[in-house]
Amino acid sequence: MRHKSRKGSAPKTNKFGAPKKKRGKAAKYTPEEKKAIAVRRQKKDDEKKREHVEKKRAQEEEQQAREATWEKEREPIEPALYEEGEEHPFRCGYAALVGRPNVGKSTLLNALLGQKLAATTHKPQTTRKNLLGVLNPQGGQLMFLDTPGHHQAKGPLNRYMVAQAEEAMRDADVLVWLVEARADEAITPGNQRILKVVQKTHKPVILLINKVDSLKNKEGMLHQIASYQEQLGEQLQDVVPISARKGLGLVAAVKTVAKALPEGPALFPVDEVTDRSEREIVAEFIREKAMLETKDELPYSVAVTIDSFEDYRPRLVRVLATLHVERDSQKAIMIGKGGHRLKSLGTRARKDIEFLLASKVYLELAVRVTGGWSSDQKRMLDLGYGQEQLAAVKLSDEEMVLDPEMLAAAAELTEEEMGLGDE
Ligand SMILES: Nc1nc2c(ncn2[C@@H]2O[C@H](COP(=O)(O)OP(=O)(O)OP(=O)(O)O)[C@@H](O)[C@H]2O)c(=O)[nH]1
Ligand SMILES: [Mg+2]
Repeated sequence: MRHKSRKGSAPKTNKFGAPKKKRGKAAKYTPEEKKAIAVRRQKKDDEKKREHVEKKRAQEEEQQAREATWEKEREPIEPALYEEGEEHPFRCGYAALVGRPNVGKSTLLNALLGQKLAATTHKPQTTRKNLLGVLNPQGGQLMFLDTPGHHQAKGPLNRYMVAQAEEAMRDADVLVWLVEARADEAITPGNQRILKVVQKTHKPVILLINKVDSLKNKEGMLHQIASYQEQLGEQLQDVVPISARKGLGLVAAVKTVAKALPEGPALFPVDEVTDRSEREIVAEFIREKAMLETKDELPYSVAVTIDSFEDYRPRLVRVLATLHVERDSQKAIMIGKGGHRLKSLGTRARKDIEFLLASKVYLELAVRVTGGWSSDQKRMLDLGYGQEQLAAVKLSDEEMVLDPEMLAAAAELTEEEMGLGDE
């Protein structure tokens, strides 16, 4: 039944049959309406929460699956570079693994080495410093440099990361450019920026099209390849489709990169897999787990220092490390309710470290607020991000491929940090 208005026409009712009220400032919902709105809101919230939990579980499962695969011995990808009887000059040189963040550079380095050295996560900007990994196939030595993803850098830490990548490009003999497999001809804006830097180096380029396992239309990839061929011309030596995660195409990739390297004797002893210390790798493993256990801005606000490393191998290695965050609120999140998060990331990191060091490991973690470290060059230096930048500015301008903004940032740092000021 409808109410009759004074004018005789029936007033409009809402869907619950109650007369509609004017929604002025003082407008009120009827109890039924309020209840319905609350129910709808609750449903939406529940759905969002469910989606978030499912996404997190899927990411964690992915990560755990990857971790599990590193908990067993693997062989490095070291195919003989020459057929029997073939002329075989020994080849040796640096190959910089470059590309956008999250394209799979560190996953590839680990897969090539047959062991986990580099931190990898599903989050972009995981790698912050260049990391060397050495392969010794018969007939050559390949020195791969994993680099931070190339991006539009804003703060000092990001500028440092991009400077690292560009420095590796400048020093390398060959650029191994990773792009994600796509089924169209578009070179993304991020890759257009990389293209400019790559072209400036005039170095030979091997294009690795990664993640082919997740591309349905593999033929579409030919359009993508054609675009890079057109842009790079002679500079592009070869293209190899790969899946770093599944280990597809890696033998072909190693052989192709080796062919582009100069002739020369080995620079590293064959049993040296990297130039980084175990302490540094351990710190990276801890940072990786901290990134995986946290969200929003926190993954990017964490730095790790190793305070002590007592080596009683094979019985025990005792590691004390500090996780540096930028604010008090982040410290609380990092520790988690009742220390739950810190404990969980510690357990996950310890497993990787035990496998790396082939020893039982006692790992003790502390969390400290090192206020605003990622935008303070002095603090960045203390936390291990800066040495290379200091070295870089000793080079002449002509030797630099860095853009002027980066040069300015690096120059600023030397003046302050090296005590070359007025006094
Ligand atoms: N499907 C698929 N995923 C991959 C492949 N290679 C890497 N990934 C995933 O891509 C994500 C990023 O991998 P990373 O190796 O950390 O990428 P990155 O290029 O080093 O990233 P930054 O260090 O941030 O520059 C991870 O979730 C990897 O598991 C691949 O061949 N196929
Ligand atoms: Mg990386």
